[in-house]
Amino acid sequence: MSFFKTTTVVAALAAGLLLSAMAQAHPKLMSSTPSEGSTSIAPSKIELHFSENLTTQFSGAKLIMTDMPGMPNSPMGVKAGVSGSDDPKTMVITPSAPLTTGTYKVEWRAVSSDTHPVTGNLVFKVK
Ligand SMILES: [Cu+2]
Repeated sequence: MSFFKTTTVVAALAAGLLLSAMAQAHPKLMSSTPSEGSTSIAPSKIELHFSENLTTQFSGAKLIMTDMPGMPNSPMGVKAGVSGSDDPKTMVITPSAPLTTGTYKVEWRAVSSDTHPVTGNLVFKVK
């Protein structure tokens, strides 16, 4: 076996090991309050519960109002603070003002120990 081929096999093995380690460390959204697709009274905060401890300085979220009464499909950013929690797997989004009737989307970005960002959405309605 030439040097080049040996190196290629070793590199491929290392990449495979790295990929499997990363797949385990990637945070998945396990549950949330409010839950996906739900309709509720305005929550004072939104909690996202992940499968991994979050690295808070790289994790974050944006809150968007996607529909309001009489104005469907008019996405508008909503002021909110994002923080960690006593539970290191939980991200907390606190709107600056009470949420009014409409549909909301949280665009989250979660980073755990391997520093690889995972993104996703949560959609819920406020009545
Ligand atoms: Cu990763």
